[in-house]
Amino acid sequence: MSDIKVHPVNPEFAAKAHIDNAKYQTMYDQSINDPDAFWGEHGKRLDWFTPFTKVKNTSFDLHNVDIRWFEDGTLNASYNCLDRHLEERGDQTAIIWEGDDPSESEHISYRDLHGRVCRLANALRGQGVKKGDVVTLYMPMIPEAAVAMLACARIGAVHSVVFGGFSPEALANRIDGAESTVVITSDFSLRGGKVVPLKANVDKALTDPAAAKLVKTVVVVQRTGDKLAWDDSRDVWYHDITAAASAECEAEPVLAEDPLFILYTSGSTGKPKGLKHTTGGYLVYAAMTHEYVFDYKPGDIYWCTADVGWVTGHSYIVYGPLANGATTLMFEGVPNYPDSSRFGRVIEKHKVNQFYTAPTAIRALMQQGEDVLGNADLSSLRLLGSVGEPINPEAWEWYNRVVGKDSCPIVDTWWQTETGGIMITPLPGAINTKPGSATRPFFGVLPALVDNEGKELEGAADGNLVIKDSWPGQSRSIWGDHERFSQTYFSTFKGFYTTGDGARRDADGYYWITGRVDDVINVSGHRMGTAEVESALVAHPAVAEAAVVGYPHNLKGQGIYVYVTLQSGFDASDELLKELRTWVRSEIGPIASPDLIQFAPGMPKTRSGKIMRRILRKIAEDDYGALGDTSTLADPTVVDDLIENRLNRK
Ligand code: 6R9
Repeated sequence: MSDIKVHPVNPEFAAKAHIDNAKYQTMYDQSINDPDAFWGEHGKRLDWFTPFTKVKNTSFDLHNVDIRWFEDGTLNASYNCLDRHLEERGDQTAIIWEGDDPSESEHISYRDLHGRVCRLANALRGQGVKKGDVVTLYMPMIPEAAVAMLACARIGAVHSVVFGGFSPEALANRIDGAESTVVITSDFSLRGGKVVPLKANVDKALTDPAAAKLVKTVVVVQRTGDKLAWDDSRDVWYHDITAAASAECEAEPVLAEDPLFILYTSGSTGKPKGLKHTTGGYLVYAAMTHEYVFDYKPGDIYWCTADVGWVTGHSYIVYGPLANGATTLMFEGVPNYPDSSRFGRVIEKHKVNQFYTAPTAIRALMQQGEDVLGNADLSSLRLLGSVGEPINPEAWEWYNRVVGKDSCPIVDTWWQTETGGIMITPLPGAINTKPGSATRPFFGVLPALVDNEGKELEGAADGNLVIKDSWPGQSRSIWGDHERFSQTYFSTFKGFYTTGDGARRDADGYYWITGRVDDVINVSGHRMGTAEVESALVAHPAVAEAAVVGYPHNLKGQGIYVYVTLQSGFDASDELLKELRTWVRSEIGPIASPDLIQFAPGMPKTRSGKIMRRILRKIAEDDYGALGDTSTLADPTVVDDLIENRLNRK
């Protein structure tokens, strides 16, 4: 590792940055030594209707996991993202929307956004939505997605955004899980020139009896205007209900610990978890990290390429930037449409200052060569960010050289749906970077490494990444299942929050995330439980047993490698392969589509019947020489067959 090149902080950047190295050290120490004083001060960055008098009240004790921040304060997230900016920057652009088609874009001012949010908030009330109700959003990347999130927040309703790439089945499960009575969607979505029938997917989801029983109203935004099926008893047009609604709507005060949103994410079991995020701590944390990590200054144009269906879209397209009165760019399309210079064209067109994307996108660009951005003028860029998966040093250096022209700091930001905001990251004016390392903790974050027995490791070490104490952005629970929350995150290593990631800490105290240590894989930055894909597969009549593992993939980071054992009476064929692939896509969504499917006459199992995934992983990695201890295998010949027919050969 000694050949890793250190990229020192640019002194000119540091001189103008919010946080330089000295400030980082002082603030970090204060945040750890006296969290009440630190967060008591920084909590004031929001406007509170009733100021909080209590700051931190948290317990990681397995039998009493209880996380509260600013608990006696009241506020409203939509008020903080809109109303409080009107006087000073009502006419400033809040959202720049760039359509899938490069000829379509729109600037929406804070005043305009406020009006749209108030109208929809009133319209939702008109549809019977009350404080505490859950509204499911299944939307493309259009301004109405942000409007809908803020409209829910405005009336104290809870939003649950489901990524528009999920299948009707996945959507139905999430509607059931959240007991949601209203769905907001659009007729179609447009991505890379392709039309996706979102409303028809909702219709399909509502053929699920449980979901059908719950949902009373489907609000439909008209995106393309193409023909679609309509149910008068349930469907309403967004433009009809908002046109009839008043543009004045008082923001409802909620307690800091009232829920702001639910967001489903994958874990190591088959059932996705609806993580609950609350209002006060989340918003303080999202806003503060957005300002300091991206060194956001008034007037900057900031672009995060994530989808609002993921946590990155929640915290760093909508809540963080808007709470800071920033201009946030929202992009409907994909990086390679109309061609692969699109990111460059958008940066040039809107003079983007901060650009935040995922390693998988960077690697896809990198593959096209140095002139991939079509000589677009990128001189507006001041900072680059990366999120979603480990970034390999080659991609980091390419990003730095080709996009950043060797003059933009890169922030490699490690965090999770559960953490609400960025946890480990360089602050661009403070921390020297090393390609591939997320470097140092943000304020208030106390990371540690433990061995498998839970013993804390000191100094340079390799282990399980845990967080030792609470921070304001942390998820408070799993919707409707607090016990599962406690068990998932607080039972493995007592007293600590378990991240599920492995990491290495070097002699400088820098963290290097090595990837998941549980049965979660990360495909193009999309997080997926292997158990989810397995349960989709075994639901197919031909499949007796399925095991899913990740394997290294040049573009996606990890690819999905599937082993299936067929029911007797079914034969392995190319047709069946195709059918299984289509099956998984329709059960979960295109992001879960298997890359490689190997028919396995049997699975390697222990004598007690447990599938030995370690072995399957090694074979998928084409590293079968290093299978390790196989003495517990019930039938060692199974492994020989798997190796002989392995699909990933280097
Ligand atoms: C924000 C987000 C979380 C998982 C996380 C880790 C991986 C995210 C990373 C990273 C290395 C980074 N991850 N950022 N790994 N370096 N900078 O992606 O949330 O979808 O919940 O995924 O993604 O494995 O545990 P989420």
